[in-house]
Amino acid sequence: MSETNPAAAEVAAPHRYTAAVAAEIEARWQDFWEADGTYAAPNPKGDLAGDPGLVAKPKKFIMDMFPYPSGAGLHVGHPLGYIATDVFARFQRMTGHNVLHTLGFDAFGLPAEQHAVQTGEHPRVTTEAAINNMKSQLRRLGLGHDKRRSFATIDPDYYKWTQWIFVQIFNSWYDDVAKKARPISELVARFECGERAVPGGRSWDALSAAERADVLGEYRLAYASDAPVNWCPGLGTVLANEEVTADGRSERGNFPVFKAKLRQWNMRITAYADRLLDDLNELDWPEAIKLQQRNWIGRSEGARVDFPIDGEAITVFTTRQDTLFGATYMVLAPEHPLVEKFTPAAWPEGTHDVWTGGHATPAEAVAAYRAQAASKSDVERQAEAKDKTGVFTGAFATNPVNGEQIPVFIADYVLMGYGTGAIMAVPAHDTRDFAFARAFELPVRCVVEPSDDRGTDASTWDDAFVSYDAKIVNSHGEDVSLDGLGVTDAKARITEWLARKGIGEGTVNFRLRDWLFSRQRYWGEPFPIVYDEDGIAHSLPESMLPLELPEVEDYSPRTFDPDDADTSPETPLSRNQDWVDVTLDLGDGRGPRPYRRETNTMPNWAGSCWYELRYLDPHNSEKLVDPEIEQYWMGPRAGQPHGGVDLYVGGAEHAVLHLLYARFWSKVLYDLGHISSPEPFHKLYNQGMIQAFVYRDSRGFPVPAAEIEERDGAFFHNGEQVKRELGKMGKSLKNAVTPEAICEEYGADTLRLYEMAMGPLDVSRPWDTRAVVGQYRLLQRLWRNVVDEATGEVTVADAEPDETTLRALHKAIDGVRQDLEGLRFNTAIAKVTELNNHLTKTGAAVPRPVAESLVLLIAPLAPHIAEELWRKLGHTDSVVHQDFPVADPRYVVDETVTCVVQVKGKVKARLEVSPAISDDELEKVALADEKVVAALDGAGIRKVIVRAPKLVNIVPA
Ligand code: ANZ
Repeated sequence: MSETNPAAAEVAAPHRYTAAVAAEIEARWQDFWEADGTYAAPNPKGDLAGDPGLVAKPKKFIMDMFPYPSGAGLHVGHPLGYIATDVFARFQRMTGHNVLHTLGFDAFGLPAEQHAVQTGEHPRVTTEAAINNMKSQLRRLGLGHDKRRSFATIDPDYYKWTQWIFVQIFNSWYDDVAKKARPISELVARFECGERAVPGGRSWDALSAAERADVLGEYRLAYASDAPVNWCPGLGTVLANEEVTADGRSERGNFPVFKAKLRQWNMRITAYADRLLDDLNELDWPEAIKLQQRNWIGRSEGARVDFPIDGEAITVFTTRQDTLFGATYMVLAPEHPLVEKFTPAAWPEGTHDVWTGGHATPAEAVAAYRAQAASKSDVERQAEAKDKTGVFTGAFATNPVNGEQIPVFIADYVLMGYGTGAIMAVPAHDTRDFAFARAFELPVRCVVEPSDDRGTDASTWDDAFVSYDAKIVNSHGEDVSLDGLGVTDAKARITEWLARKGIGEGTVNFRLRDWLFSRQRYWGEPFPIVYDEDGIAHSLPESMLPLELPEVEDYSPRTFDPDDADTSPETPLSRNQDWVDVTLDLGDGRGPRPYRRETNTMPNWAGSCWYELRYLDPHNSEKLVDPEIEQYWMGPRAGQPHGGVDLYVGGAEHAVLHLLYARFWSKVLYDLGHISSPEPFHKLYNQGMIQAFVYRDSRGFPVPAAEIEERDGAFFHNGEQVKRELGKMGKSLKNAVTPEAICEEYGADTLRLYEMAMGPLDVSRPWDTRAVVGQYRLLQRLWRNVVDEATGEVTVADAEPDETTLRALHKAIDGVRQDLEGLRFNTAIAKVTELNNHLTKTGAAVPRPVAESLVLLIAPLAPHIAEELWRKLGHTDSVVHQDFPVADPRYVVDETVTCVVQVKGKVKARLEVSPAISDDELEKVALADEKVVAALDGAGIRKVIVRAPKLVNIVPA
């Protein structure tokens, strides 16, 4: 019967699995699961506590990176990861685990806010509408989420705890000796009793309240500071380094970003640099992501070295202290505070014209150069451009190893925010210094012997010689010589010499900066911070949390000019005077007092820093999370010494921001004793992207992919030939396909199977709507193997399967089990397909045990049809909690064939071997056989003829 004529098919096969049948089954089971609480994961205690037998099982906590509820809704690319974790979670449920799987919403965000700015509509209204839309889209996919545990980060009873965590961080300091965070009260106690000296040398008692607050601000893990920040007038907010692109623009919106001094909240993540680095080793994460985090943290071992100047010193940070003898000039960052100090009134006698930049005095040159540097971002400044700019300060410093006077420059390739903001330049062995030295006609001195044939006269070189694995030359002073040493030994020797002389020391430097934590926006968590009349910041007591977002008239940051760095932000919250100016009793013994609220809000990253914990104990209003519950789902265990989520699936774009911040918060909460797991996510997996074909007309504009006709490998839109390329899926490229459309045409089970079958989960793959039908056919054949399409009766036979079928079944079970465990869903589907096809081909009624196993095998992938067939097969309980089939090893091993071994043409032995055995292997086995050895009786061998797997013929010498 033709499948291309559905009307005819329906008459002849009224019980065929069709889209309409799928729709009916799917809706029915989704309702059932919801009413039944099928996916509810019991907790060991609390209001979600459940069956103690279930809790006693091993646990699996399986998570997706939760979505931002975009107003545009989901296209078929979005649920790839959600389906994958769902399949995995279902498999884990069927293999004896208590599985926690749910999904919340990361709902503070700029898009809803930008919309609010433009329309005046409250971002909560649009956000909640988007959440509801997304929820119904996701429900259609049959995801087995424990919905009791879902929430959005904008829910006040969620952000109460985000604010509470902020208060904990604010009220902590990092103890470098114990290497952990401690309550700030302990630091105060140490200052009070004199156990720890107060910076500045005065006694704690003698300090005013404001002075004490300043001292503590230097220690708190959350602190306000006036540091230069990335100010993006176009968005009306400051941004974290992580949110600025390589060309110095905002990642969102692509507005220019400037450096500006603004009072901002920061998180002292740098205190955790070492631990963030070290603990990566214990995590089961893709190496590429670990590497990105390592690079972001950027640990560099090197030395600080003092270069004397006018009775003082300029301290540099270098990772190549072994090249000190090759330092022929110095460079300070243009903003370096010592620049003015050493800049003389006039150019020294004979100053080279190229050094002065044509300016009459050093002060003028410096001022002009600074203005120029301020307009560039750090990233632009560090770009590997060949032409380096800079200007001489008129000052000279002394190279401490050889007493040489070397000129001091300012140049923008040296950044104030890294190391000490000053470098010794070794042009022979550093590319940037080399380019600079050539531009400014500075001497280049070789101190590391080149391994190529350029020789040691650096004046003739075309580029720097960079090597960590060569011999040091030209490096001897009065009481130290590095000549002949390798790089590592030279570093050790010179570092020891510097320390002995008191002019330097070995040190470790990190690229990681503190995390800029405030935004001048409306749609974020308000800070639980108020300022008293002295301007001192106080955290709100827990009883005043959540501090809810106030209503405001206008959501926009102050009108701004996106291209003007000199505009400064006015936050939307600051315009609600009634909210800002309050009289509060903070419960600190000072009674009711007037305070002014902090009017910045937290960055979007805040809400995703701890959401895994809320899933565990979502309705707890007394505690962040109950310790017993946290311990049960997240605590350290064998193979997971730092605890954490068992599987976390999401896109690779979150390598540093979210994943670094969440790790940091976990560590603080762990140090303070609120949780038992110092790491949030034990195993991380990055799914690939679903790409889609983009069709462009002759002008290059995308045309709707759904309207394309294909003829002989060419593509046409309204008769015009168009070009096809692979790109992202989305509205703007007119190629978005919605999950609803596919569900309507084939059903959610087909969509799930197709997405999982497209390729290995971590690889990007192009969507092809025409290929979806392949999985639909698989489900139709599966259905036919159990149900009579004409009568709707179950057709399975109460008979024992034959040997071939048993082998096909157990091989499939064995393979599918391994594949699902290893997240190889595409190959699992191939194995199910193979078994299903085998059953179809036999033509006979499928034996009941085989049909049941087949249904169980496919249940994690296509849960609705599996649930339906399971009931049809006479079961009364849900397929969700059945045991996954276990392969019988007897049927998994390959069948054997009999191999005849002849010696001098006579059969001497018969061997049972694998049909896949190789000639070499078979020859070895044959020659080792007892009977063959006996037949040869010590005679040598002239020739062995092997015809694997059936015959071996041995000709003795
Ligand atoms: C002398 C030298 C010789 C250097 C040589 C390198 C090669 P990483 O590995 O990234 O830590 N540097 C130090 N502070 C800097 C700053 N604020 N802005 C720009 N560059 C800075 O890099 C450390 C190296 O980068 C340091 O070692 C310093 O140059 C430069 F053959 O010192 B080096």
